[in-house]
Amino acid sequence: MDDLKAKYLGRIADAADESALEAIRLAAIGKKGEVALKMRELGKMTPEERQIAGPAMNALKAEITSALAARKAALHDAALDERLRGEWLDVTLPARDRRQGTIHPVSQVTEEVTAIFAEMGFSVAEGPRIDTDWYNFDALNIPAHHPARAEMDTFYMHRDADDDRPPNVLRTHTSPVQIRSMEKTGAPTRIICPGGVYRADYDQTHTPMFHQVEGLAIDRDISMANLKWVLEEFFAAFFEVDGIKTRFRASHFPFTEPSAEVDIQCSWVDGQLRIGEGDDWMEVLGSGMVHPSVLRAGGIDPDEWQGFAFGMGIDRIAMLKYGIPDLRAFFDSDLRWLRHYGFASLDVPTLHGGLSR
Ligand code: 2NM
Repeated sequence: MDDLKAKYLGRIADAADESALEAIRLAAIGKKGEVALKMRELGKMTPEERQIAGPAMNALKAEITSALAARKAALHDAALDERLRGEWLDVTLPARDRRQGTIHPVSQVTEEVTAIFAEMGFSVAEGPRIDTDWYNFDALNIPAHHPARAEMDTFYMHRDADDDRPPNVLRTHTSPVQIRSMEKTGAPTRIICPGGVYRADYDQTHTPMFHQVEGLAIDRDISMANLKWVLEEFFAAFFEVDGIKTRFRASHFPFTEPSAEVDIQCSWVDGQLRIGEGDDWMEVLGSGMVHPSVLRAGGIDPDEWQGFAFGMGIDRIAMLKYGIPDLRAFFDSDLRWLRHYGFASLDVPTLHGGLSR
């Protein structure tokens, strides 16, 4: 029995895998195994011999059984360790760049603009793209039959023939968001409203959906001087050129009085546009002091508060900054265009980390 014990415990210790262990189990304690055969010899023994040999054989069988179980568990642990060593993954490695999608220039520029105005205390307001004609027009000092309504190429939503309410519209600018924001938070306020807007127009420089960002600052003594500083600060940061010059030209919008169109300094060298240098001008923005009727529509007392507002095209300033020639390609979802003009998804624009890399 000591020989049997030494033989099988040795083999169990040397077994390389579970199938080897199973073969050993059958050879030792299976029905026709060596221990089973030995147990048959008990029948030929005297009762005295059997009293000694019986328990000893049971003990041997139990010892082999537990040695098998222990070795099986050890093999299992070793296999798991091996797998963990082979399949490890360093989750602290930086993600792989640009393997999947890219950030669309409109999203990138929206984030850049947001980061710049956030630094100047503006927060982002958002609102519905389908709005009432009151928010889109009346509240902005554009009453029914005002020529500005016709000029806007508005998309109107359906109304049933027996419904005499004026039809809702796809917003033609993000100004309705600013009215809603004035109603909600009152004065003082500083917000920008980026987002998609709609006008029925399609050619090389117009798409029926495009993106705007409008800004609004209301306080007790806001003036055009504040507007000018904020815009120059914005253009310097956005186009990444210090001391960029602006030119304000008198203009007209129903929602501001006075109103100004704003140009930025630029030059053309060999047909190439350069922003922030030279003696030419590029129109980029409309602005002015918010009309008293508009403040009143937003629930703000124009005798106590005043503010400036401005609006510009996100797609257009994206084209200027990143040298993208055709506006229509923005919305074609052409993967080659998106890979070429898209931005790495993990480079979030911030003023301290760099707007664009
Ligand atoms: C522009 C030009 C001038 C403007 C006005 C307002 C509001 F709602 F506060 F009255 N938001 N944006 C505005 C003023 C927009 O876009 C060319």
